[in-house]
Amino acid sequence: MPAAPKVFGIILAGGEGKRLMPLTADRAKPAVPFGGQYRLIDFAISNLINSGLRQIVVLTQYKSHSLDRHISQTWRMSALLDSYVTSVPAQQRLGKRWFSGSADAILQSLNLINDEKPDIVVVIGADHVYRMDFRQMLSAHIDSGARATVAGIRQPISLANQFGVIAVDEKDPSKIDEFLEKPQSPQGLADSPHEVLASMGNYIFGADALIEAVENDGELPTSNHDMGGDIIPYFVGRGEAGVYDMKRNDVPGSTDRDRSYWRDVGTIESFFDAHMDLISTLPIFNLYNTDWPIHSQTVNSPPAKFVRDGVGRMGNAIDSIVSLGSVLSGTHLERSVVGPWTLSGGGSTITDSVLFDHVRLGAGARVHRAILDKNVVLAPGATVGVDRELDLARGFTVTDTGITVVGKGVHVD
Ligand code: ADQ
Repeated sequence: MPAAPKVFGIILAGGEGKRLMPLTADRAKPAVPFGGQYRLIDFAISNLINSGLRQIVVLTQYKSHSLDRHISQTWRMSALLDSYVTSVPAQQRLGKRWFSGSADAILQSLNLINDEKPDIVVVIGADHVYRMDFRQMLSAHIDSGARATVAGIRQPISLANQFGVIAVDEKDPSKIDEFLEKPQSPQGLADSPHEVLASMGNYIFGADALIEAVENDGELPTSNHDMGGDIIPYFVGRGEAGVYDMKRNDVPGSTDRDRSYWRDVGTIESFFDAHMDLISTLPIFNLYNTDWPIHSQTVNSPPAKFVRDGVGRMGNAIDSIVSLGSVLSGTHLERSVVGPWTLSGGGSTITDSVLFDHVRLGAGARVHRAILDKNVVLAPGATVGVDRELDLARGFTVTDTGITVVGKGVHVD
């Protein structure tokens, strides 16, 4: 390995995100808005950029238009410095077919690696909220001599069936002894039986090792062509897989509260909870860490504004985030995240909710424990999240825990 290895980044962004419906009805999961002004993919890209990577491709497939637009508008880099973040749609280089899995996405995109000739490839998912310094994982990967390294983080054993579960080698804790993709009844950790070491879906490979593995996988008729289900077990089976424990990752500027914060926002509940993690006085996930900024599109809009309504009623806002361009008039806002260009009329109430951009609330409207997608309009006096039966009757998604989701552009009377 050269003293300063060349590192190439691949972000897997082709997943459908079915469990986030209706928020993914019209956009890829990595393009789902988050935290007012971000898109989910901004966390993955910011982590790689802050870690010094300068050549990053985003492999897209499903409903990728808004994702492509966001990446091209937000993540313009310098051609002069040969730096880029670029989205690459499925190109059908190996026949007329879409990606059949995340490993196939890489197999079909090997031309990108062959063009750059990196020493190391970092492959990560696109839909988690977290901070991670990949420089530290890179050092661990190089020091261990592993051909593939998987990032692991402790998670409750009840969630193990959503993750790859890592068993660390007892003799050499830098190695993976066993890797089970989404097991139904895994063993807990020896020192913490209610937890497992979950794969974060973030991997580092020697470039040759990755090429060899995906090419080999492409020949296997029974493979699902999945990074977690097929490629990582390939390296584990050969005794070539290392593990990097996220608890060693010390991101500059992290607080004790948000060090090792990592949320898979794959469901409406986890998406909602991750928003609630942002808004308290001492946030569980701190967006205001200037040592490790989460970058996003700069919204060209006026500041947020809070005014009395036409008859002089005052509003208030507490434990909330309000994005640029929004005007809240005589509105009570509490424990909520409001996206750009949202308008609310006098006497309206927004509590425990997440509003995307360009939402309009008529006077006296009420929103509680709800997620309103872009361009949702509430007529004066309309409610969402107040009457579960009414919400269901109107065709809205209501989760078991009572979060109502209203899809893009819906008018609520
Ligand atoms: P999942 O998230 O269930 O588990 P997957 O659906 O393959 O795995 O998604 C991983 C990433 O790949 C996502 O960012 C997704 O957008 C992307 N992706 C999926 N299919 C793709 C395709 N055809 N083309 C391009 N990109 C695609 C994975 C691992 C687990 C790990 C969890 C952590 O398999 O081992 O524990 O991530 O959340």
